[in-house]
Formats: sequence, structure tokens, C-alpha cells
Amino acid sequence: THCKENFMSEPILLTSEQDNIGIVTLNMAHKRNALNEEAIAAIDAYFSAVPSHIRAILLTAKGDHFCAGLDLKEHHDKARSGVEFMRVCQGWHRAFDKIQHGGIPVVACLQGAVVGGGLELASAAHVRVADSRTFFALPEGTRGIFTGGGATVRTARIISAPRMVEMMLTGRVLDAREGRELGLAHYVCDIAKGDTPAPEFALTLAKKIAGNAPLSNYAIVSAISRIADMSATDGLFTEGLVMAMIQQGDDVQERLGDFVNKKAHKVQLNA
Ligand code: 1HE
Repeated sequence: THCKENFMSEPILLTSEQDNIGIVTLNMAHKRNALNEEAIAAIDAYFSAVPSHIRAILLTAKGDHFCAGLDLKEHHDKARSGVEFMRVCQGWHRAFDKIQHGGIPVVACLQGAVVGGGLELASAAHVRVADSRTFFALPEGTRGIFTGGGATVRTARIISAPRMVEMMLTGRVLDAREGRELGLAHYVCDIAKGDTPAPEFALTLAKKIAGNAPLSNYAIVSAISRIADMSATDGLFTEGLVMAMIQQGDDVQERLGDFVNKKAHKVQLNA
């Protein structure tokens, strides 16, 4: 379904590949990439069937704004009942869980508005690169609704629950640097200061990530957030199990051997 079309008969999502990187792009710039039911279905479809040669995914958006969140026009026009909207939210949860726990690292490249459901989408990615003019907000309170795409879990765990409460109550808009301080962005690219543009930098990171052992990446994106939900004793046990499984990977002996034979890179600052 990710070939569903937007109003100009273009796909809602553009998908392409560069080597072993999957590139998925929100393509609804005319409405600031606001997400309607079709867009969520398209995201779900893409992340449900990532080709097996893909080692990392770059999540980007066309236009000046990454994502304006829930399609408020659709929501208004459909005048959904409580149960209908509950089902919509569960659809967002399913789709975004496939992003976070699909086993493949996802790098999001952010620009402009990353608000409401747009922040929920970004929060499901593993690495967030922001253009310096990015801004973050949760304006649900002013629209008479609440978060429904996972922010109470994902965004609250990034910035802390009390900060999310404050952000929602006051409608505070965080700029890119404030967002980075709180972990909403991991990198800020400022082209005015000569930084690499965010899309290019995000692609470089995705390629670097794709060079890790695939099973290590699988463990990193699958285990850490889940272990964070466990008791310490269960977490440590699970960590051991994951390690035991991961080190069976085909490339492990070769990677270790490269280090032992002084053929592997060393860990260095600014490398
Ligand atoms: C939209 C949406 C949208 C823009 N749904 N159509 N999210 C929000 O509350 C954010 C609402 N949007 C904005 O604050 C602004 O549009 C932006 C800051 C994102 C961009 O501003 P700007 O000046 O570049 O664009 P614009 O003129 O406001 O919008 C351009 C068009 O996009 C316009 O439509 P047009 O027909 O007049 O051209 C807008 O109506 C349309 N548009 N945002 C529908 N969100 C699972 S629960 C999640 C809960 C939430 O996400 S609540 C937060 C919703």
C-alpha cells in the first residue's frame, strides 16, 4: 500500500535504495507531511517488508517541514468516535513499533516542524539528525486532543515524563539545539556554520551503521529499549542471552580476527 497517491497523484511515500541503505521519504510537503490513515498504512507497509539486504534505513521528508503530525483536516472531517480514534492510535502504535523494533537501524533526518505526531514518528527512529532550523513541539493541548502515536512512551523516555508534561502544558517550542540537549536530536547540522547538510550527514551515518555486524545492530535496536523496561536482574540475564546469541554471527570470528591481526581500525577521537 505504500504506493498510495497524494493529491497530485504522487506516492505518499517515496522509497529508494542506495547500496544497502533503504531510503523512505514522506512526500506530502503541500500539507507539511501531516499523516492521515493512508500515510500510516504506507509507513506500516514499508517497515513490515524491508528487503533482507537492507542494513539501515534513512527516514526523510520532502519540503521545509519533517512532519506536522496528525492530519487535523482528516480528523476534523471524519469526526471520529472514541473507539474509532482509539483504533487509529493503535494503528500508529503498530506502525511506529515496526520502526523502533523492526531489527534494522533507522536514521531520521529532521527539518522544520517536528511536531505532535511528527515528533512521535521521529521518536521511533534510533538516530536523529536535525537541520539547525528544526523545531519540536507537542501542540495537542491547543487542538483539544492528546498524544496517540507513542509520545507518552517514547518521547517521555527521551526527554523525561515531567519535561513532556511541561512541554504539552505550555506549548513550548524547542529549537534544534534545545532539542539536542534533551536528546530529541543527536546531531544538529548548521550549513551557515559550514556543517555538512543534514541529509548528507544522515546518509553518512546510515552507511556507517550499515557497516556494523548486522546481528549487533539487531541486538542494539531490539534489546536495549526492552531491557530498559525490565528489572535489573531480568535485564542482566537478558543481556547475557542476547550476547550469547549475537556472537554466533557469521562475521564475528572474522571481525575479531581482523583486530587480533592488527587489520581493524582503532577507536579514536575525531576518526
Ligand atoms: C495541515 C497540518 C496538519 C499543516 N493537518 N493539514 N499538528 C499541529 O498542530 C501542527 C499544525 N501545523 C502547523 O502548525 C503549521 O502548518 C506548520 C508549523 C507545520 C507549518 O507552517 P507553514 O506556515 O509552513 O504552513 P501552513 O500554511 O500552516 O500549512 C500549509 C498547508 O498544510 C495548509 O493547508 P492549505 O490547504 O491551506 O494549503 C495547512 O492546513 C496544512 N497543514 N499542518 C492537516 N497537522 C496520533 S495523535 C497525534 C496528535 C498530533 O499530531 S496533534 C498535532 C497536530
